[in-house]
Amino acid sequence: MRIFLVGNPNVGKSTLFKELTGARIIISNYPGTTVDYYTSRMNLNGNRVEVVDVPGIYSLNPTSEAENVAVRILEGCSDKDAVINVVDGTNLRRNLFLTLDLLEKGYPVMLAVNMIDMLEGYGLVIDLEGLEEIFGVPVVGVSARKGDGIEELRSRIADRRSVSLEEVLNGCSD
Ligand SMILES: Nc1nc2c(ncn2[C@@H]2O[C@H](COP(=O)(O)OP(=O)(O)OP(=O)(O)O)[C@@H](O)[C@H]2O)c(=O)[nH]1
Ligand SMILES: [Mg+2]
Repeated sequence: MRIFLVGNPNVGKSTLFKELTGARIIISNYPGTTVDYYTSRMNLNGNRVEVVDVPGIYSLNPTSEAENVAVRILEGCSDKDAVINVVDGTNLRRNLFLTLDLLEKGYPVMLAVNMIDMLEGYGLVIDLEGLEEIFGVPVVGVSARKGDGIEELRSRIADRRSVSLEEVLNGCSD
């Protein structure tokens, strides 16, 4: 299993990446390009899983080299992986264009609604359960900067792992 952090530019992907993975970050150059991206590992229920900080994108129709790399990285993802779509909770409407794109392509998406601390500062609350119902995927509110919601995010990632294992087993018995 690998975990891909995907989202618009400047939504807090790298901050969340550091929260999830800690220290040992590897910077890789995507072959044939000038684009660098980060990978590291996190501990999920005793298993070391790879986490990829994917370059920021607005849609799956790339308009720059970095976006092109992001799309190519995602193309390597399978059902066993988790695509954590990091969205800026203070800019939800704009961010959800990419979410729809990812869902339409059938990626194993989870939503991490970031910047919850800023929303709290504005006295705003996002209906996370409502979003779960609309999109049919797990939705977790986080503040990557403050470290809030990270444990819940980890456990939801671990849950979706067991769900997909179950799916595999069900598939075998058919
Ligand atoms: N208030 C607040 N600021 C945050 C939070 N997460 C990230 N930031 C800030 O948002 C800015 C962008 O964060 P990054 O982690 O660099 O965002 P990114 O998505 O990796 O950006 P790109 O790599 O450029 O696409 C930084 O100034 C962060 O400190 C959060 O939960 N709350
Ligand atoms: Mg970044």
